[in-house]
Amino acid sequence: EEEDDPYLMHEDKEESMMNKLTNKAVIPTPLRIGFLGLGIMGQGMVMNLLRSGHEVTIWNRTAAKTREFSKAGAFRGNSPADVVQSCDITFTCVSDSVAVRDVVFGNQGVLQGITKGKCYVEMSTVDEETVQDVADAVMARGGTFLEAPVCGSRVPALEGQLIILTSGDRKLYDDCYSCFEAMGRKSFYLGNEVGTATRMKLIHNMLLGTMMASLAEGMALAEKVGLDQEDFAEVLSLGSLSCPTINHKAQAILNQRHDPHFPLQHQQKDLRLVLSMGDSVEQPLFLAAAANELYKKARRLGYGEGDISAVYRAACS
Ligand code: NA7
Repeated sequence: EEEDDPYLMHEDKEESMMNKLTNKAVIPTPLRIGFLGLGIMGQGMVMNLLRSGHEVTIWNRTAAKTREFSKAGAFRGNSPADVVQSCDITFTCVSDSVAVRDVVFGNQGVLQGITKGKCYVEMSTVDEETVQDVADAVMARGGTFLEAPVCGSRVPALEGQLIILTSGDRKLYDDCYSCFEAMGRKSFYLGNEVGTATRMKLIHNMLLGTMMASLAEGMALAEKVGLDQEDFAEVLSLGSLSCPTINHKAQAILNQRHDPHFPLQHQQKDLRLVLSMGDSVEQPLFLAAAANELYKKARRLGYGEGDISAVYRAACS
């Protein structure tokens, strides 16, 4: 049973990681691809780029994580600047705006490698202001910019099933096409205005965060009023609320397995960012604001690096 459920996969099963990778027929671009950030998302994305025949040069702050990727055929860069210099298009997928600013504006950062014609694609989910600052800086040096945050967590990243939301330079989007085919189920070009893709991504994750919080409270309440949580999970899975998030996360709660597929601290970051976006247009977001408090509590309890499903621990504490 457990083996079949991708959301319950053990982190250390490297073979199962390889089994999840896509076998899609993609005609790879001959352009040289760089990738910065080998976190939960970056790992699957890079493996799928390599698998589909792209030439990929990687860098990660913690260098040890690059080892298995160089075994799989990736080249290694010494710094973000080094990767950008040796590649045509460089993608970044790191945790948050602090990480993005370090990678882009830091010593030996992306900017130091940007010259006329270099292309940079930001795939991290950060606030619009950071995306705009990065876009401005890249373009001021003659580079081209695309933002491309993704919907989906560890398993969709491994399976090449991400939903890729993009906005920025149209030609760069076209040049990235084979990469997006390798990494995603579908990519959207939402327009040339920087920030558009980020806005859609944040609203998507607002729904994810509130749904997950609601499931956590429901499971906690079920237990408190003497119901069998397993029965409740089955009822959910057979009705109209059945969806991968509800079904897999209910199982994670039942099995008390919170190894990270989507780290809880990133979900809380996204709620924080969407609340600020709502604020900027005077849109009330009652549910997101309440959910955010539950995630803050879960972080406080030490579950920040666990899966989003660990918000249950805050709901039942
Ligand atoms: P993870 O698994 O938490 O990985 C985070 C990555 O970001 C990882 O490669 C980190 O490097 C890197 N990171 C974090 N801080 C820094 C700084 N300051 N400088 C350079 N690199 C850094 O995140 P996910 O892969 O799940 O998510 C990535 C994004 O996609 C995020 O925006 C989500 O919301 C969506 P490390 O290995 O720790 O050295």
